[in-house]
Amino acid sequence: MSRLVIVSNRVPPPRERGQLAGGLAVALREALAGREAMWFGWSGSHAHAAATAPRQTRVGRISFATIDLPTADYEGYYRGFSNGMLWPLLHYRLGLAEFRREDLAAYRRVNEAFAAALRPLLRPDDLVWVQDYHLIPLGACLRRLGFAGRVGFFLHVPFPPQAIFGALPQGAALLADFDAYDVLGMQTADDAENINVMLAEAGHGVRAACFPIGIDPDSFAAEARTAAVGPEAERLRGSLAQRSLILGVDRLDYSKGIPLRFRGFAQLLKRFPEHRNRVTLLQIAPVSRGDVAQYRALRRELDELAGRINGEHAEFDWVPLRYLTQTVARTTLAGFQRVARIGLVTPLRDGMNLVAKEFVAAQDPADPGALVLSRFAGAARALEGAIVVNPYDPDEIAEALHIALTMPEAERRQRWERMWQAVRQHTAATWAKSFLAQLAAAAAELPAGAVQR
Ligand code: GDG
Repeated sequence: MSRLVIVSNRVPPPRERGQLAGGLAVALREALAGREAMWFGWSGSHAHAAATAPRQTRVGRISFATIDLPTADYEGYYRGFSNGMLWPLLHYRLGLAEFRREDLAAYRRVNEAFAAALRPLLRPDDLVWVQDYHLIPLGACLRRLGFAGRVGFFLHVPFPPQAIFGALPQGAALLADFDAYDVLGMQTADDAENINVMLAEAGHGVRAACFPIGIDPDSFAAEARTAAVGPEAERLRGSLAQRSLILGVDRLDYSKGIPLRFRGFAQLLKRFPEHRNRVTLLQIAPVSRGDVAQYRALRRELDELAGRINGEHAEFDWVPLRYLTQTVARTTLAGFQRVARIGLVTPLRDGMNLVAKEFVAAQDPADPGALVLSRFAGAARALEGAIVVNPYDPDEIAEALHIALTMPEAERRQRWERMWQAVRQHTAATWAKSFLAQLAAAAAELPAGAVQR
């Protein structure tokens, strides 16, 4: 079997390498198991000199290779172009995007530095799998350095239509970079359609296909079952005092629609007063990218909004909205998902949204909660049993919450059953397996005797 080479902005930190904990690591766990693999990316440290040689460590059959990056390049590449420009652009938020030519130059320099450090480590029959928007030019950089083996790319976030992508300065060059990949993966058919129209118009040969990412449903369900009778879940239940729990879990990111979600909850309390003092919204929103200006502004907005909603609606024995910006342990979260009567997932745009799938997996099949889900999350395509909302309309969110809170048990069970089937159909394992099968087949398509690129 060919060696698998994963390339992502960050590699799992040393303490997580033994059991592969973080998001992408969990998704790749099965693909990595039982084969030789290398994971390449940024170390998390800054270098003073320009390029550094990769540092390599091995855990079982996986070797981890990391490079340091000069501070200035990292700023322009990560904070600047990746998260200040591409992230908002790809989430349809042009108004939040900030373009600077120096950032784009740093983005390209870092991709070239990644390629230069990775190239000598590659073998001709490796399967190289590049992850996400930080590394779009990496495939083309590797080709320029003479690598002719198989390279695939997966975009974890949405891909917008031409009318939005067209606003990116030098966007044509970035689009051309996709042409270096043998397999190009998107989360949904809409994303694939958006990029394919542009690739065709620009005369590029590559076409994107859709590979919806998922979770490991059985292990998440098992974790939730255990954690739901653990001490944290017990404390949570005790603190609710029979009230229904509405749960939101998101990185503190403007793509997740948290302010409008809070307004939706406030509308519920205003328009459906029968729920006053009978529901609690717990929003867990660990701070993310706190060094980027738009994220700091969002945090201020939420601090103020949460304070205002509680000031207006709280009673002396009830605080309607609990809002946490710390990270909560994964197992604890799983238990909380099972305690919740409603999962509230209202991103304004989301590639997939794994929280929605985790909520479904965490439910008690005999008495499951209901999922209120934004139609603009990739997950909405598959989770037909959800109560689907337009997250831009707080009144619609309020109505959906009311429907969910009053939904008869039989309907909850029937909707949950459909969602559970979908969550089990597209898992982390099927995602990686189908992508890698296509990537492995890419070479086989070359005519016999053909010289690889
Ligand atoms: C990107 C795309 C796509 C959240 N808070 C805590 C915590 N989490 C975990 C969740 C979930 C993960 O983080 C978040 O995944 P999402 O998919 O919801 O969102 P992004 O982080 O934006 O991920 C997204 C994904 O990539 C995969 O392709 O679905 O569309 O934007 O697993 O449970 N985990 C812990 N503590 C927290 O406080 N332990």
